Amino acid sequence: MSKLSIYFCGSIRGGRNDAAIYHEIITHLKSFGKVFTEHVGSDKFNEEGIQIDDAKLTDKQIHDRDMSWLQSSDVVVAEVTTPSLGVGYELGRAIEMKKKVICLFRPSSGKRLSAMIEGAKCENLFQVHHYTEVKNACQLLTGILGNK
Ligand code: 6IA
Repeated sequence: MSKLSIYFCGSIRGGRNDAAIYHEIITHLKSFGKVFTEHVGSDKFNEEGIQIDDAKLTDKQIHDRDMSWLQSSDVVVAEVTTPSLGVGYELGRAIEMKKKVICLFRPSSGKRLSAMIEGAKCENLFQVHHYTEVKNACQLLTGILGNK
């Protein structure tokens, strides 16, 4: 199995309620290769998406660095339960770049996933999976990424 470059998307300024879930998914993804956006699961962001102790970057620097990571990634994994403008933007750009995208959504949150994400499903290249327990989401990722 070759080592993958993985870009993980999860809400920051959209709300940090699911940060612990992002952390669990990212920890699992690290067994398949390098995760560029490990900070998304970090507890170093406060509710407003302000980095607490890392070097401060301007929004332009964050955007440009993230886009170059996205460009160099083999696969994009997004936890899309907490709606986030940034994640929606990253997914649109990933589609444009013809990246393989795996979206994970928890219906038990009581939310309804945007039709622009659910409706973007396209066989292998843009997948949307509903899950209940994080361990099931991780098993699903193993099934998809384990033999890439
Ligand atoms: O709109 P959101 O903030 O919820 O967008 C979240 C998505 O955009 C994540 O998937 C990240 O990849 C990306 N993103 C948004 N903000 C940042 C960030 N710093 N650092 C890295 N990636 C980001 C924000 C903190 C800043 C105030 C210093």
